[in-house]
Amino acid sequence: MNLRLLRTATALLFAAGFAAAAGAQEATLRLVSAFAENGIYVQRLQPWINKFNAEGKGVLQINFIGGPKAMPPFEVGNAVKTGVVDMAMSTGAFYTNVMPEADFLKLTQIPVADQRKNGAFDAINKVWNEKANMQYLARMVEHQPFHIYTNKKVDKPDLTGQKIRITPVYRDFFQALNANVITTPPGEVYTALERGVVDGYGWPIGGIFDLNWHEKTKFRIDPGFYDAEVSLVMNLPAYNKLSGPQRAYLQKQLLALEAENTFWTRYATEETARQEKAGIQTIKFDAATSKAFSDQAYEVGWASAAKQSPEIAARFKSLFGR
Ligand code: 173
Ligand code: 173
Repeated sequence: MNLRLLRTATALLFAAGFAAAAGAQEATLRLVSAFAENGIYVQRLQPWINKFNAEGKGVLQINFIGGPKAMPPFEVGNAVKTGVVDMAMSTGAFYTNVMPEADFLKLTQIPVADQRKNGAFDAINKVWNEKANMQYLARMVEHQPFHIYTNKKVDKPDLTGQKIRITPVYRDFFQALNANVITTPPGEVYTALERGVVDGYGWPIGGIFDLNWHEKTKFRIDPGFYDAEVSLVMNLPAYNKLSGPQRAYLQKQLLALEAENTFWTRYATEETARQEKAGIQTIKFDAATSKAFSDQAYEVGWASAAKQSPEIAARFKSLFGR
């Protein structure tokens, strides 16, 4: 072995190690997920993180800490706000305890690519920066309407006498449909169904098989409403601390992630078929009733937003629509 070569290699190794240790070049961001590790959202996130780390050596790395076993879903928002973690994959409904506006993102009716073009994305970030100490990085789930899943058949959009599991996403709409509502994180839905604590639940079109809810689900009500939002958010001071190259690298990977969102349209179709195969029956209304149902969802959603935060609701409404 050539001694000079060996010395050079050792020196290079040391230099790389030193830079990383001193944080001069490479930084590592700690990321938690508010959604289960075996669910579709983490399944989509994990390969992105792997690619991020493979291509980001010496610049930026992500350390995936885990899902709800590592941190309760409804605490994730505050953990990002306070810098306990640097980054999270979550949904606004899970951090209304940070700010009520978080849940408004379910009301977007244009793709995130268009939100970046029409100013919606910047308007969101202004609010996220000021009110939540967060940078809104990327929306990684869209084209996923929410549905009512229930074990009690209905022939009209009326949930009278039904106990339905919710998050803030569904509260006002389901109450307008006369449901009794119970808030739980996703991890408690299966047991709640099994014990008859609830008759049904709200959830997007995709993902009910991930936690075996199909075993306890008889009906899905159509049409869906709103658009499920799952996004990456980051502690604002941690974001501001990134160097120019680190921020550029992060941005490149975030846009690559969003470019994969066409997946969700396909997934919605597949999951609809899979539900039918699993014996879940679809409850459909006539065209006029369906339209009234959809309209009511948005009317109730925006009315609730306006009540909680009138100026921001008005600003978002002008940017979120088709
Ligand atoms: O027009 C659409 O159906 C569409 O592209 C879309 C995208 C995101 C959310 C809702 C609808
Ligand atoms: O838990 C939920 O039903 C919920 O609010 C949600 C939000 C986005 C994606 C999936 C579920």
